[in-house]
Order: sequence, then structure tokens, then C-alpha cells
Amino acid sequence: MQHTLIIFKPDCVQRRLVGSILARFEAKGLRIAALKLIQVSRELGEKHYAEHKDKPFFGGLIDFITGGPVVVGVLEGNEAITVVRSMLGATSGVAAAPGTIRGDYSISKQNNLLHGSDSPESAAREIALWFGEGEVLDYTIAGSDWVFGGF
Ligand code: 3AN
Repeated sequence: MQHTLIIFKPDCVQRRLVGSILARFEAKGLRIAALKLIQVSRELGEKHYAEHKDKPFFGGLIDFITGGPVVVGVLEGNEAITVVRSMLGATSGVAAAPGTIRGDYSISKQNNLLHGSDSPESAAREIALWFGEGEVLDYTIAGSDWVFGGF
């Protein structure tokens, strides 16, 4: 069973979309393994987005991710990384297909509401960056076999 990191970015929190988007992940069958509301420091933002440090939009991206609280979580499920990325849609809300989260709610490249890990290596790195020991919970959720079985 795979884990993936999701961040409901400041635009998502400010637009009061956290609950309705989290409901889409739950309805899909993903299990919430961790969830918290935090104010991101510049240091954490820069570590998270380290791969973009040479991009022209890096400074603005760090201003954005530290511009208000975020909700960060870990979701678990069959192929959770791919499942969440496809639910999010293309990076830019302008290009994202209708029916995806960004396609339905975002019309910006930067303010694209959520982050989802893009590979097992990124997921492992990001979960360790955002969560401490004991914060990612392993528990059995009712109906698991009905949701995850037959994969
Ligand atoms: P994704 O979030 O789909 O993995 P990345 O990793 O390419 O996208 O980009 C990280 C974040 O940087 C995006 N979520 C978005 O907020 C921002 N971003 C990406 N491309 C641009 C751009 N051309 N201009 C402004 N911000 C961008």
C-alpha cells in the first residue's frame, strides 16, 4: 500500500476548499494517515521546493507557500501517488482537464491549490520532511477490504 504527501496550499485554505477536496480523496477510498494545519517557514518551503531553486518563479513560489497556513497530509491507498496526481490534474489550472481538482477549481499556474508527491522517492523524502515520528498513523479503517481488495 502506497503513501503520498498532499499539501492544501494557502490559496486552498483561504478559498475554504479544504473540506470539499478532502472529501473527494476520502470518497475515492484513500485513507488519511496524517493531517495537520501549519504555517510553513521559509526554510521548510525552500527544502520542499529545492528542485525548483534555479527557476525564475522560485522566490514567488516561496512567498506563496509561506503566505498563509497550509493543511498537509499523508494519504494511503493502492497506487496512491498516481491516483492523487491524476485526481489533481495538470500543474497549471489553465491546462488541467475539467473533472480534475485543478480543472474544476484553479485557473493559475502557481495558485494550483494542492501539491501531490510525484514519485515514491519524492513521497518518502517529503513525508520525512513534513512529519515527525509518530505523526503518520497506521490504523485499520472500516471497510478496507471492500475498498482496496482485488487490486
Ligand atoms: P506539481 O505541483 O504539479 O508537481 P511542479 O513541481 O512542476 O508542479 O511545480 C511546483 C509548483 O511550482 C507548482 N505546484 C506551482 O505552484 C508552481 N509553479 C510551477 N510552474 C510554475 C510557473 N511556470 N509559474 C509559477 N509557478 C509555477
